[in-house]
Amino acid sequence: MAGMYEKIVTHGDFDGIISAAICSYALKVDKVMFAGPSTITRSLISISDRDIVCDLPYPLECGLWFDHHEGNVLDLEYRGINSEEIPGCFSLKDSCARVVYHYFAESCELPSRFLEAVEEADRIDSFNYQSIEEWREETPGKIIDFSIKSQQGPSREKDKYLRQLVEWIRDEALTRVATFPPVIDGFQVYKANETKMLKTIKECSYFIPEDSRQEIVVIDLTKYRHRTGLTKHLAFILNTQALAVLEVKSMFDMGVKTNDLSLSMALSLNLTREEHHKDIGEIMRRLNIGDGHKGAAAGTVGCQTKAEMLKEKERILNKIFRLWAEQG
Ligand SMILES: [Mn+2]
Repeated sequence: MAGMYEKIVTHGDFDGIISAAICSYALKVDKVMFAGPSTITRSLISISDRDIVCDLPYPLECGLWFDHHEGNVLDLEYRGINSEEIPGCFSLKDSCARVVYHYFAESCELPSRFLEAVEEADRIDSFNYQSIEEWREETPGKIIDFSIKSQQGPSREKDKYLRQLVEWIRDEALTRVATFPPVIDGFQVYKANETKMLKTIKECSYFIPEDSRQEIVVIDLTKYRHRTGLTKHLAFILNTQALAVLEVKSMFDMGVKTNDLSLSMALSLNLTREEHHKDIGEIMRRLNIGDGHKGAAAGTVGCQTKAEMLKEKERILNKIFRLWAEQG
């Protein structure tokens, strides 16, 4: 098989890195490039039938395609392409790394360290944690994932780091890679950023007056004049009783703040093990502002003026709480 393929084009996240490491090992391909979904859909990089594409939409053509995103296979249907006829493998697994692992495990002997990496990719990529404690646990995969997230991207530096990670993970166990100085450095940058995020959440969160049991923590970022990136689940560390988090922020147009609102909501991981009737996607659909799953959903509300935005915000928050309470 050596020499058949030229390069691997993969998503620049943890799942994409693990996928590329396994492909690189199995196919002896060293050249790796990183891309986001839009890089592929807009055909911004040239991909030929000698390339392998992981964890990304299917390009115009490629040698092998591995993916697990339902939306990408639906797009193929619209294009009149049958995913089963494409060389490689598509499967609705928790991670693309899992898809890649199964594909190559059939034809070659893979070291057991890859299975450990795939298990971490499953949890990280599908946010499949049973509790807040499990989510917070600093496993080797999480340490590496944080080091990736600490990189401001896209940049040459970031690509260089990601390429290095693919090589390390191809050749060594995740537990070892997680101790390498550049990984630890990135992880520490991420942790410092997390401390800042916790401070922001503390300053901007509240409960609406009707929510006397403090079930939905609202993180209201509308006062900020600049975009603020947050991990909203951190709110559960400060509000352990809360069952859901609702982030409300202003939308930006070419870096300029608008009066439009963006809402995103998620259930607490502590609900994962309990039986409940909460469905956040249903709330967004009922309000006709967006869509999503039971556990996480998002929506947008357009407003003309600041006064209207403030009024709409209060109205929507109250409605969300009422629908939430009705779900029992
Ligand atoms: Mn993925």
